[in-house]
Amino acid sequence: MNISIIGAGAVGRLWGCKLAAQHTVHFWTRDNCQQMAIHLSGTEATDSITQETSFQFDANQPALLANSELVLVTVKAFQVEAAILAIKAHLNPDTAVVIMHNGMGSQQTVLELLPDNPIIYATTAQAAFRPSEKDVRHTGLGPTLLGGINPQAAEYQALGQLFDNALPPCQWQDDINLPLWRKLAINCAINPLTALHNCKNGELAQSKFNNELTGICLEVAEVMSAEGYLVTGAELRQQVDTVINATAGNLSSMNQDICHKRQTEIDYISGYLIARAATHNISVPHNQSLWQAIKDLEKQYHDQ
Ligand code: KPL
Repeated sequence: MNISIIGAGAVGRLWGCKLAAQHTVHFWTRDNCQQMAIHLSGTEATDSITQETSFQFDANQPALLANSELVLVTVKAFQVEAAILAIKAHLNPDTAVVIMHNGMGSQQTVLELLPDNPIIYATTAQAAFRPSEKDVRHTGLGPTLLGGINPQAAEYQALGQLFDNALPPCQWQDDINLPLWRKLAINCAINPLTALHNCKNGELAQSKFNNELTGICLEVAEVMSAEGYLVTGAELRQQVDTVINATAGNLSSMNQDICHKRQTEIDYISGYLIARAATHNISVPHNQSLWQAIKDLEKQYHDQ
């Protein structure tokens, strides 16, 4: 298959290298480079298809984008609209578009911008980071789930296998919103707290964070249940604890964004939860104050 990856962050680069074992991969990035070199390292256990660690990709070629059967958008949630606007003119209306980002809240915009294309959302627990310009390190293994959000995507279940072949485990979901909500709960709990306390994920296992984590999970469970996804706070708390332990040595993406004075995904994580809570008249004070604290931090460095 001809695949274009939109966005050359750590996750886009990781998937690009993995998909390249069986497909032709082209990157679309914000700079105008025509070629992109990537060196992949880490979690070698998954390199069963190819032992290759150095990759060379074509980049930013409108003809290759137009010829793509699959487009994987890996930019941050707040960059999705601009990314789609940038590629829309070159995109074939039959091309399947997979959107993979932390948080929720971009779906309506994507459906409006691309009314004809099959639209699929994905959530991944695979972790990667970029120690330098050309390097990407695969730092954590975990499942990837994907599923369609419009009728045109109904026939695309085979993408589950395509992604599984590249970087397992991966599964197609009939209702992708349930895994997206579950991942949102994890991000509502881990991301703002690790950013505010400037700590690794594992440090949230200390007892001083216990009440706060429980409070966040109870609020997310109430909103999820109101949205039709019945779940208890205890269930979400258990899931959050599992991720805290499994990623104990990692710095969350929001921690890194704050450290590098970059815009965070808070509006699509706690902000999305708060917006959905408001439509159900549910009060979410824990999530509200975390959202405010991160907004205050972002404002400080924007004012500098
Ligand atoms: O998704 C993550 C992130 O950092 O954004 C978690 C699951 C918290 C792992 O670090």
